[in-house]
Amino acid sequence: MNDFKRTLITTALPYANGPVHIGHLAGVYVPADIFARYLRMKGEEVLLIGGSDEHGVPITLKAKNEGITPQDVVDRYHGIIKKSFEDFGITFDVYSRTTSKTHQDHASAFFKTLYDKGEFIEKTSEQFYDPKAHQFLADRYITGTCPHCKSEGAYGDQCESCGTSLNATDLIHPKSVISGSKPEMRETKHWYLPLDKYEPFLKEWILEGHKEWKSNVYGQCKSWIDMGLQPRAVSRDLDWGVPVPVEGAEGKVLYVWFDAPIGYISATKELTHDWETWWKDDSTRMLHFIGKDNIVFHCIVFPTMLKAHGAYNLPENVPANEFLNLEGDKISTSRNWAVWLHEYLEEFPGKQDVLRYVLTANAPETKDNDFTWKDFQARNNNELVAIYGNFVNRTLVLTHKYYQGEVPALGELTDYDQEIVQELTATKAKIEKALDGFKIREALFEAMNIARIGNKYIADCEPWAVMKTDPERVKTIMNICMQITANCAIGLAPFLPFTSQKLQGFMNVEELNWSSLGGIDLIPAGHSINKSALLFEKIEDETIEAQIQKLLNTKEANKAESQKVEPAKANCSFEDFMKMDIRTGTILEAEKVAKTKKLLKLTVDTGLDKRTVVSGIAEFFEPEKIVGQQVSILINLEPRKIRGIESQGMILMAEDADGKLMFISPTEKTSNGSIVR
Ligand code: B3M
Ligand code: ZN
Repeated sequence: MNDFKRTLITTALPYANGPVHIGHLAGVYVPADIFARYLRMKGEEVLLIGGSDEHGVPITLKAKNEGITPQDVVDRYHGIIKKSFEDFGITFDVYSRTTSKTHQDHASAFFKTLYDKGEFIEKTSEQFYDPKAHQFLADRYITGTCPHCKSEGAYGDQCESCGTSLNATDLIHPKSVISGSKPEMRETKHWYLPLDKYEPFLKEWILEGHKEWKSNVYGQCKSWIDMGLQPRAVSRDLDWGVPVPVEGAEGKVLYVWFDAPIGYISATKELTHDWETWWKDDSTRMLHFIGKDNIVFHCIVFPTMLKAHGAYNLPENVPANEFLNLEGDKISTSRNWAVWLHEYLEEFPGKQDVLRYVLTANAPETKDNDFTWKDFQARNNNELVAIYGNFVNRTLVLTHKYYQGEVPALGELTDYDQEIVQELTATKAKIEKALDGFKIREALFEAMNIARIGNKYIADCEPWAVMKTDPERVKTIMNICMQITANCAIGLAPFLPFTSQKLQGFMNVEELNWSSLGGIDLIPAGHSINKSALLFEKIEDETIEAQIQKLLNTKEANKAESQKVEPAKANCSFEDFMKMDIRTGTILEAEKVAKTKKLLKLTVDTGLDKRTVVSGIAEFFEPEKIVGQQVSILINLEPRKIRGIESQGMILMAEDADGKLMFISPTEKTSNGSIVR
């Protein structure tokens, strides 16, 4: 066990191509902030590092779409993101950006060091090139028809219609996004980080050395390593990023995932001259707070870079979280399916802690979790208001009422009082154990137990009743309630910092430190408290309904968008149309084609003959239910073999925007063989 002297906490650098939402807060920034605040309150040396990730292809594409420069894009969102984090009390010691000069220099130097040490493999490969725009095309800069679902507009790395990940070379009719021209293959040189060479090191360091990592993190690392690691290209043909600092690399920049984690180092460098202590001294413990999609980069790629460089520490832990969904659906920027932080604050001004609370109580620590507005309301009303707010309010109000706001003296403790004190002390230990193990959700639950203890104590002791018979005893009760209130302010401060601030104001105390947590000597007798107000307020049904309605509107808008009617095809001649022989017919028999999901084998009476047609409608119709159905059938389509069956013609179907199929049949029953034209 290493005795670390200080902790460097990094948080994933969000891409500066959109604002931040609740998923960001829940997955990374709130837990990291809680952890940093906790360590600071304990008097430990800690830095919380953050910044915007301002490189990468999506940013250049967004700029192109809006007709502005990538710099314009990142300037806009860096500002918005930084402000959201400040508003929610994320206590970064530095929040930098990867377009800063320090970063450009540092990332460049880092690459150069690896290059000079001969750590990279240089490799020439063929990549798509736009001959009109004179540039190589990143995968996202190529669109075409998806080879799987045949939808148009699939990207070179993924089809967003069917979700399949693709290689740009898989696309049918690939097209450059920049000029619309057909890309051609050209040779280009890139530098590769040989992850395979570091496989033995990674095995030893992670699989043997860090068995204590969260199981979701360890498991992902293990499966990557077990699959076998390949060299990874760390340069790209792009004009936005940190230029590759070697000869013959004109027009090439560092891959965004190479420069971004170096951003943690650059940001520390901008913050303090002492940055090397934080990065190179092995008495510093480094922690990366990230989301699960970033695990491979923080556990495998970046550590390999650091190891190859040689001068830096490796992370001690990477407490990555899973994803937060919203009302049952994946959060999505492009579908506007999110609760944006800046919008939340406009609609719930001053309620940062409510969101921090809900996101932590429901944090996706071990599995994906769901944010719902009903749960938000319930946790506010039943937990923050009913437990924490209620206890604190009773204590403060009674102290004013009985003692004009002056904390009464503690008398002799009863056995029950002693029990309560022991519970408080035990709770402190539980909070610490949970936090030290990155179980932030559990830690919050334990911290809320302080308020639960308080509520139970005041309800059991009934000071309002005892006042009539034994006013001396009430002094002790109320003193203890005040101490428990102060314990709430401390124990919940990392989680609900705004509330603790407010509560300290009510209690008229400046500073409360972590070491006094669990005791009952926090507030001296005779201390005067201030006038107080409610800590939390109930959130009404209408407020929640309005939020739910807002999301329903988004759903509607998305649906309308996706149901846009397909554009018309090019004209065809009358002669071409007349070539088609379409007739009415009746389905006589129908059966599933074995081992297929979509195909039915139909026997159709066309009026001329009875023939076999194989039709891709099995997902929509049960064979037995369509016998007797009148249809329209194209009878002079060239016969084709489908799954070994000769199909003689095609049944005409209407397909709506959701892909649902319907028969095209006459409005009244008519004789088979009637001509359709
Ligand atoms: N910008 C990806 C993300 O926001 C990336 C993280 C970089 S951390 C060095 O998910
Ligand atoms: Zn597809």
